[in-house]
Amino acid sequence: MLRLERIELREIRLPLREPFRISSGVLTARRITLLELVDADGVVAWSECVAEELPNYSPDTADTSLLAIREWLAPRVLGRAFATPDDVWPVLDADIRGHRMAKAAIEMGFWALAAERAAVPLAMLLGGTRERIEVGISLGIQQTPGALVERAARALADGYRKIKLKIKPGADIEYIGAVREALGPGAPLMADANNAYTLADAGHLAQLDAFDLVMIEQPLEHEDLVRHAELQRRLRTPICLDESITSLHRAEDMIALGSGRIINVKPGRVGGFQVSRQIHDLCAAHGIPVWCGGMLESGVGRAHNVALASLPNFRIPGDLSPSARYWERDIVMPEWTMDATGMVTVPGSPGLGVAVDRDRVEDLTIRVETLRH
Ligand code: OSB
Ligand code: MG
Repeated sequence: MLRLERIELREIRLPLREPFRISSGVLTARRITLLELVDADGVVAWSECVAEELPNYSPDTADTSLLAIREWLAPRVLGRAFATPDDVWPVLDADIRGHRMAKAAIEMGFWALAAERAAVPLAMLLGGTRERIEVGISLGIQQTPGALVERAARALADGYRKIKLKIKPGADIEYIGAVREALGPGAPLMADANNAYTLADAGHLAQLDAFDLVMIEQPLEHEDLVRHAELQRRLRTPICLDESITSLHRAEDMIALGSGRIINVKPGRVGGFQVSRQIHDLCAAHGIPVWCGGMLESGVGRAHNVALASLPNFRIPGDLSPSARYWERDIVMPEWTMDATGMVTVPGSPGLGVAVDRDRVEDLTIRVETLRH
């Protein structure tokens, strides 16, 4: 039985080693809401809310998620007995629209708690089958094609199995072309536009077909499926959807309409592990590969993502870069690492498989509040 006694909500500020620029904005530090869930027996589990400061990726923000957790979501689950973590999502989702990143933070915390209580790795509880996962890197928009080439070459040398290049109008064809030219035909390259184009750009985007990209992620508007289907008919490069897939039904619609051939699953974006697993299973049944995206998570969120990415239909390298790619020092011990062949190891120890560095978290904390039932 899972029954929460309290949730410690804590906001930390974690500076990025270098700014991360995508078509819709730039990030220099992460404001991260950490949840410490404590049950009636004193068992503790951690989760992370991946909402950003501004609503330029998702409508959810750090502040709106905090509000949703405090006012509407935590009161529904505190003190309530759940037989399994699968029972949590329906309680969080009933008659509360949106706020998926807030719901996900709580729901994923319950999964972590269930893993702690059963003393099994989170990956095993979720149905993971892999011991190691291929890692990709996501490179932000740079000032010049040369600067991007330099970073992409370093990533390839480091062993990354997939290199994602952020693009926007004015920093696309020339940039991707320069990287392809420098890294050669075998390098696993993809582009991510974060909604920067419209269907009127179809001819322009078709120029990318020449570079044999593994995929192009979310070229069009963040809620669109119909125009992506039209664009996919005009591109040879597979479209992968990120922002547009916010639920199981949206994944079903993508498949029905042909809006893309691959899905980037971020558990925070879809409301947590239950929906992520449903999307995973749906895609597996349709021969659609999925991969685990990232939101510049701390080591806590990374533990959740690595566990999810160990499921069998996560067949493409995930945005699961090691701690040192983002932070001077992470908030977990050990930090997340990648070996020279570009693999991250799925922890075999119970729960998240990493310990939260409480002193480090304390140093980074901006505010804390305790929610009780
Ligand atoms: O579109 O995948 C994206 C980060 C913030 C917001 C959106 C995206 C990203 C990334 C980061 O690409 C990937 C990572 O965590 O390494
Ligand atoms: Mg993306």
